[in-house]
Amino acid sequence: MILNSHSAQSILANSSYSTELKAIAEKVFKGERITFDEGVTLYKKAELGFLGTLANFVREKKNGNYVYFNHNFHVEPTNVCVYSCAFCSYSRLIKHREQGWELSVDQIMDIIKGYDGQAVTEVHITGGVVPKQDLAFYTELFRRIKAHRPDLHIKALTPVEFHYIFKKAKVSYEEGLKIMQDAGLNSLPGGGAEIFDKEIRDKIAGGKCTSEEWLSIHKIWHKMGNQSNATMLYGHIETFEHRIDHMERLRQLQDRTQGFNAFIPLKFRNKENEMSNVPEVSVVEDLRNYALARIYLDNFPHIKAYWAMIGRNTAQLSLNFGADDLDGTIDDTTKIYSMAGSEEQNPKLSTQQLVDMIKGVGRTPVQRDTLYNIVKEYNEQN
Ligand code: V47
Ligand code: SF4
Repeated sequence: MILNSHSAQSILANSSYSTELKAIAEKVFKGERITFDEGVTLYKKAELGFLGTLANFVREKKNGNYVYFNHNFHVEPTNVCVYSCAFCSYSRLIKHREQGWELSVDQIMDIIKGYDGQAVTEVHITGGVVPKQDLAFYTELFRRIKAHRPDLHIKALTPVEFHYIFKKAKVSYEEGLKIMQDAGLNSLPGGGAEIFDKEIRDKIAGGKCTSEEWLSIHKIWHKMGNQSNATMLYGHIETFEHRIDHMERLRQLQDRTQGFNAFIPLKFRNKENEMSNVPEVSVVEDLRNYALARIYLDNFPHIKAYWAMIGRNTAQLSLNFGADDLDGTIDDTTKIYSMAGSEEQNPKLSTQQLVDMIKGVGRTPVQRDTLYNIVKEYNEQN
């Protein structure tokens, strides 16, 4: 679906929209940044069709008709964790570690070698936090991956893991990140951000790295010339103001560093965790949230709809509400979402299925590498 300035004009001419909403729309169509209060107003007062038109306008200006995906796989070194985030369905406390898994470097290398000969470009490594998976563990792992397969991009670990590992090793963030980079780390995934508001963060993810620490680690990583992603866990006990506050802090950091590639809204899933009493938000709210992210984060190149978490149907719909990336052709190595109640119990999509999903909404599929270099553009024939 290609929207053009005609759709923009139809919003401005539509008498059923308030002058307040039309004034915000006009700013978006002129390429002007919207304010915190305007973001909150959109969350509170704008309906899905209105937000979709604005988000499409922005996404098509930034990414044309392209929808990106990559060929990647996930490794979760452990699901045992020293923390106990209330929303987490997947971790097991150290005292119940026999119920979980803790892989050795050799075991992880066996997983990596299992992809030999397959056209994957990225391994995404993240999981729980345990004392023995420390700086020495990860530097050995990264070195061995690079020795085995130098061109495999290592996207690994979040500030939650870094903060714990570096504190234990008594190194600064700068020193620790340099050691990880020298060992082979290429980029950082967006996890662990949850929601930056302190009161909500303390309630759902108390004890792990603070918002300031999360942002500081990404800032240092960017200043070293590297790239990363950012996430937001939404649809639990946060308010619309908290969501805009989260995106505002990311927008400010991005103004300074330009190091973020993609923003990934992560829908709170409520199965088998301490927050199972909190209902999940609707698909309409998911789509409104993708659209708001696209409109608010005017300096983020990409908005990713992580299909393994949101389900392939909503992911496909999101392509008309601001999202331009579906992540990858991952297989059942990721457990975070299947254990939290995602529609995708064994997340696996072939390249052809992803391509068909994207073509099904009239967009152009593009296989990318982690840093959004184009590997292959698909047309009507392929
Ligand atoms: O930080 C955990 C989330 C994240 C639940 O950078 C949950 O390309 C919803 O960050 N409901 C890890 N979310 C995954 C992640 C990610 C995923 C895909 C791509 C990228 C990328 C990053 O998963 C955690 C947490 O926010 N999470 N439990 C749950 N019950
Ligand atoms: Fe541990 Fe991450 Fe789960 Fe929190 S979300 S309990 S840090 S694995």
